Amino acid sequence: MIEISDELKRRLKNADKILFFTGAGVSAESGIPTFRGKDGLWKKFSPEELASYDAFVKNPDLVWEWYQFRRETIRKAEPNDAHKAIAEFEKIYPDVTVVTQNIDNLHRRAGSSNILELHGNIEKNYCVNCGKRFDYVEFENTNETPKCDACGGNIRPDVVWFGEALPQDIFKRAEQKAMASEVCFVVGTSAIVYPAAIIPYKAKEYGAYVVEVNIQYTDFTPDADESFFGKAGEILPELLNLAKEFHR
Ligand code: BV8
Ligand code: ZN
Repeated sequence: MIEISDELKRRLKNADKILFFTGAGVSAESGIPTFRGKDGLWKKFSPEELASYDAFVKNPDLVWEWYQFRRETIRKAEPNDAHKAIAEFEKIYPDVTVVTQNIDNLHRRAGSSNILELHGNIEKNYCVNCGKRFDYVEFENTNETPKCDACGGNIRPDVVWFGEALPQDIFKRAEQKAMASEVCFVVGTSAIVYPAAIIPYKAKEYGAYVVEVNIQYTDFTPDADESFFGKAGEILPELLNLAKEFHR
């Protein structure tokens, strides 16, 4: 059973606007490997090497195969108790936003409705040549980069690679939601990837009470108002129960 401070009780009681900023750690208990954890990601490559446009240009089939591998892992995965608790917050607070760095669709599958995907979504794709979209398309051949049926160009996942700009409209909305938030939960992120990582700092700068949930210290921990060290799948349901108790 977690203990929360009187300040967090007060904030949960009076708040209307809640923001969740999530990273790969919120999906860890669904069996999705994190980026920088010991299980790391795929084979001997680092995400920075594979999640980049240069890698795709140099070896599209290798990058495509990596995303197919992750898509299959993600499709077999289920949202875990952290995703479900986050979705439940929408039933007790009028304004809940999930700003996620994850591309795994699990917040949506858990029932969250206000989701801002800063780094895109692995189920969405587009042709690098003509921009034609191929969202939620099942590609049969998993290890070769599929070709666009309109122009023959390479199809790529609609995710933000290293060195690429984030979708500006989504990022702007995430910043606005962060500035307006009264409680900001920072869940399962190492908070080292920018500009996404500025979101919790923005929330704090504009007066939100910032609560970190992680299994270990992170770059953000010194700036958190309160930290809960443990698994998101165990701590979020407890925070939800406390919120239900205090938010009348
Ligand atoms: C940009 C989508 C400029 C793809 C991702 C040097 C060279 C080149 C670039 C840079 C550089 N230095 C800095 C940069 C900028 C770079 C950056 O920040 N790099 C970092 C690594 C230093 N950023 C960019 O390149 C961004 N673009 O800057 O463009 C620009 C501007 C204008 C115009 C043109 C260009 C783009 C960054 C986006 C990259 N795409 N993902 C894909 O997924 O394949 S980033 C990737 O990292 C994922 O999105 C992931 O979510 C994200 C952050 O990682 P985390 O989510 O935090 O995951 P991580 O494994 O790190 O941590 C997991 C945490 O969970 C840990 O803390 C762990 O303790 C915790 N945990 C584990 N289990 C649990 C748990 N917590 C709770 N419960 C558990 N059970
Ligand atoms: Zn095309």
